[in-house]
Amino acid sequence: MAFGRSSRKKRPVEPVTLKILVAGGFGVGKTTLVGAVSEIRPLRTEERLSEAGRPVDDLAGVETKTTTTVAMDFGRITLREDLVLYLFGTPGQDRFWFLWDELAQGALGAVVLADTRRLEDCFAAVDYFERRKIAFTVAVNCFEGADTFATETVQAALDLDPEVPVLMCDARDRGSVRDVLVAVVEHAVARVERVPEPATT
Ligand SMILES: Nc1nc2c(ncn2[C@@H]2O[C@H](COP(=O)(O)OP(=O)(O)OP(=O)(O)O)[C@@H](O)[C@H]2O)c(=O)[nH]1
Ligand SMILES: [Mg+2]
Repeated sequence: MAFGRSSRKKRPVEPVTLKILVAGGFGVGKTTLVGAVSEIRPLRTEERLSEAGRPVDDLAGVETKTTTTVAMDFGRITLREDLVLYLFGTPGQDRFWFLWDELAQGALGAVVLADTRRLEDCFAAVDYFERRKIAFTVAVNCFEGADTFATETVQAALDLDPEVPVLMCDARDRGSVRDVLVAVVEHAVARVERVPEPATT
């Protein structure tokens, strides 16, 4: 039977796929966030934190951490039948900065995950995206025992443009992370619509 007007069969939807980066300081919960929402088994590149790394790996606030991401995390989430996100989690430590430019290629937007106990650890990620004009959203991962702050306080402390969304989240919780990703996409798409790409000739 032809798929004409009279066909009741729903045409399969070819989803739009978007690339989103998950960045932020060391041990802030990036790998946890990707793992919480990914519908495929996330690809991880964890290596054990070693005695040798102790002088350079600042474990303050994450003393129980035993592994660290050395290349990237990768996961996928279907936000809607026609919208799939590919998530790329960055390594958190300064010595892996050289990987960021590769990971950032073609990204629509980014989440900068922050921990209010070590807010300064995400300055570098914020700077990176501001400089490259990649739309980002700040998500504060609310660890137990950490002080809670109003989003305005975080916005001021990070000296963010007023348009940058700041959300509270729990990186372990699927629903919470999903809300963050929806905010990232909405913010990034709104920005693309406001600032059209220069015409290529
Ligand atoms: N209590 C609490 N612990 C969390 C939360 N998110 C992550 N953790 C823990 O914090 C530690 C660090 O989490 P990771 O997801 O490895 O952090 P990361 O940002 O990927 O770390 P790097 O890749 O090394 O920069 C792990 O032991 C997690 O179990 C959270 O929301 N609450
Ligand atoms: Mg990690």
